[in-house]
Amino acid sequence: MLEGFNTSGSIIAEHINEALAINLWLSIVLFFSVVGPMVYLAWKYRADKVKDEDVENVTHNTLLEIIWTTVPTAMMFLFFWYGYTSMVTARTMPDANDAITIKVEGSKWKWRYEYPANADGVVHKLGGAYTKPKQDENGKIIENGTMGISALYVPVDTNIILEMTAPNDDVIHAFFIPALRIKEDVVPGRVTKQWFNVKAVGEYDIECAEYCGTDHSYMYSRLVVLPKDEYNAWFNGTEDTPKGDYDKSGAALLQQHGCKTCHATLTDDVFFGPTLKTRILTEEQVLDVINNGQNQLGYAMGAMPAATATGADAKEIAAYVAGGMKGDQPASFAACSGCHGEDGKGQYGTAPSLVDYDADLLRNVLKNGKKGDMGNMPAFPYVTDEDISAIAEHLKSL
Ligand code: HEC
Ligand code: HEC
Ligand SMILES: [Cu+2]
Repeated sequence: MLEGFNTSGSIIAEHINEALAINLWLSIVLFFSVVGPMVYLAWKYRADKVKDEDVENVTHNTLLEIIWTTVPTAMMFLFFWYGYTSMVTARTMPDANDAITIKVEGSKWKWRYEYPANADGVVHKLGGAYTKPKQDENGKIIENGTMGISALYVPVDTNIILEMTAPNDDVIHAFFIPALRIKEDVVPGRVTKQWFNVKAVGEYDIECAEYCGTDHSYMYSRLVVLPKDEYNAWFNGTEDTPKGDYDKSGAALLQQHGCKTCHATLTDDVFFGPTLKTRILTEEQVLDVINNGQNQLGYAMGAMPAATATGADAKEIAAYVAGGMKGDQPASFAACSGCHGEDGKGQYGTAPSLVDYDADLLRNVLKNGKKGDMGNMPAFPYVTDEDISAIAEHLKSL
């Protein structure tokens, strides 16, 4: 998994995504404008439809020739323009006074980072090798690999310049952060540079993108983007790594998996999906489920039958549930409490909670996806139970 690949949290990433989209669509247009007429004309003038004496010798057609020269040329210049401007953004280092310069060393098979000295003269040096996953004799993974607490820690919304090199007796590596769309060779005896500026707190994978020997595929590291005050507190201190277990932070996981592109987490806004700040089922959602039933989340209880309540009862219940189940409970809610519980919390995970995002609901929604009145949420089958618990914990704290 390229963690956080879809979050595209940096300025350069936006440029690269745009250049890629332009290239893709123009290539499709160019492809069909050549291959389409070619196939059509080959079919139209196939051998058994044309007699030799009908064949005319056309010497030229000025208008047509001008069009098929200028239009593709203009399109090619668009390729060039988007490629060029993206390259200029990626290759123009920001002013060093307005940036943090971090030294990066890539060697077989680890990344190391060295920060500038802080006010007390302390130089933070971090990084190191990725601990490979443990396998049993059948090759089944029994313990996941990990970077531990080691990472490249940077503040959010800040220009970061990487000055990269490799030891003289080493080989060429490439420092690649897929989510930020930046990649640059790391060459023995030479210093290469790249820069980035991430707009969102979170964690992103770092990989080596130049085949460099046996453990090339395990030459991982992590980028951890911190709020500025947390970064400064660490940078000005003497601790090796910032405090906090960023590896498991629910906020970072939401960022990493791209949940925030569809869900608000700090406000009650409804984007593509409902807010994750508080659980708000709308009246329409509840009515939709009451009327049609639901069978997609994989709860032990199985399907919820359709029409457990009807008419005015259904409306009354929907308003009550959508209001967060506050105030007097309508008698009609008895139709629901048998499975969802008096308090709507779902009876030990046998039916979904209607009032909060507990770990059971999260797990079932992430494993199975969810199609409902509001839209379609894709499944995230690779999110581990540990991560789901961390997300649930985080949502509870909001
Ligand atoms: C027979 C048990 C049962 C009864 C009775 C029942 N439900 Fe459910 N309900 C379930 C189950 C099980 C699910 C999860 C279905 C799935 O896997 O998609 C569910 C899902 C839901 C959901 C969707 C939750 C979500 O986040 O996807 C809502 C809303 C809901 N029920 C509301 C109600 C209301 C309101 C009533 C009373 C009118 C009611 N239910 C009666 C068992 C029940
Ligand atoms: C492509 C957009 C999209 C992404 C990405 C996405 N969701 Fe959703 N999510 C939705 C939509 C739309 C719904 C509402 C489905 C419905 O109509 O009930 C939803 C529903 C949910 C629900 C259930 C809400 C309820 O009341 O039943 C949870 C929990 C949830 N999402 C969590 C997450 C988490 C955690 C992530 C990241 C791992 C995530 N979502 C990523 C679109 C998305
Ligand atoms: Cu390498």
